[in-house]
Amino acid sequence: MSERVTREAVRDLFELPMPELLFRAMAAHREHHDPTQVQWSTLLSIKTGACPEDCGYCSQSARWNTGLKREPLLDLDTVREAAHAAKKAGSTRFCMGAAWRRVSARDTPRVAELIAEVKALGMETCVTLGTITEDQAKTFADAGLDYYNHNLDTSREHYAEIITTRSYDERLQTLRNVRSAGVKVCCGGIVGVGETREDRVGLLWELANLPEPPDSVPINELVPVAGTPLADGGVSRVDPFEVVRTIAVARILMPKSYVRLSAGRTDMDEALQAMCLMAGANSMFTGDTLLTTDNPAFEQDRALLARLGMRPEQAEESDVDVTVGPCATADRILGAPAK
Ligand code: SAM
Ligand code: DTB
Ligand code: SF4
Repeated sequence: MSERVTREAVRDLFELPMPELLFRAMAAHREHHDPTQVQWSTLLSIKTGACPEDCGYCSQSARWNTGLKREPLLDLDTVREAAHAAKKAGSTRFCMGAAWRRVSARDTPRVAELIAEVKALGMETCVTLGTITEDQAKTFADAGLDYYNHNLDTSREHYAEIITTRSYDERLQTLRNVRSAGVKVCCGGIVGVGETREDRVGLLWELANLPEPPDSVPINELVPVAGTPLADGGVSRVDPFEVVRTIAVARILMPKSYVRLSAGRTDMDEALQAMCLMAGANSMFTGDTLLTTDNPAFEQDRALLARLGMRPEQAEESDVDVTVGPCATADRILGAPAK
């Protein structure tokens, strides 16, 4: 792999004193984004449960007894209604997830139809469906797909501790297939899965050295789901400041990308979420459910951003008013934030 950044350099960033790390992350953030805006993405599980994979954190694996109700692929009307509601609440991106190993030939055109329907509402589209071929990625691109989410999840070394049925290299191949089809890549990971600091270093090092950095980098904190090996295996919660550090280092290494404060927010207080946003997260999942687990309600997030003088990023053409007045004094002293 020809490296854009060495593993040692990533380790050094993680080891910086927090004020130094945050200062650098904020500078990188400002250079490429308006630091007062947060992109809102809403998730919908379009096919739930009975997944043949063995991801140790996941409520949807058929191997774990999590009591989750299985649902076949949702129909067009249900998906359109959910996407429309998300748009009205201020979300600009709609992400549909399916608990599949790979997408069957029968389901490929059905998913393409769902993508086209969401795109027609004027939202950005994202899907996460497991392993896909370049041809399938092209079919989805033609239907209007903007992003494909497929995470590396953790370092190559720790990976086999949490997933054995899909290899790291298979994931990298799916990411190449997505890129070749001209679809943007959403790829990140999960913390709190029994990994060490060095595994978090390894994850971000892999992400930053992909042939092109991912356009979108979700950082999830484990949502412990009873019945899964990771929730039942006594893995202790990761130090919350490690989540902040992971976000800050991701922001510095991938300054142009969206860095998403993803799963795990219901267990974070607002001060910690605010710290993640200050550390460079500029996207979050909104709506009271992620795929199968809880997430703060839209109103809670709207109130949180307002208290911070921040606001959801608006689509180019939007009928949703989320404006919070600009701060002329801050602009006079600091200069207007980068556009
Ligand atoms: N089945 C698809 C796949 O694995 O590519 C897509 C959905 S999967 C739910 C997407 C990501 O969500 C996982 O890679 C993991 O990082 C995250 N995730 C899943 N369950 C989680 C949990 N209980 N807590 C935190 N993150 C989770
Ligand atoms: C990602 O990295 N996080 C999202 C999205 N990609 C698909 C999923 C989080 C799932 C959290 C557990 C659940 O709700 O089932
Ligand atoms: Fe299946 Fe995705 Fe859950 Fe893994 S994370 S068990 S692939 S739904």
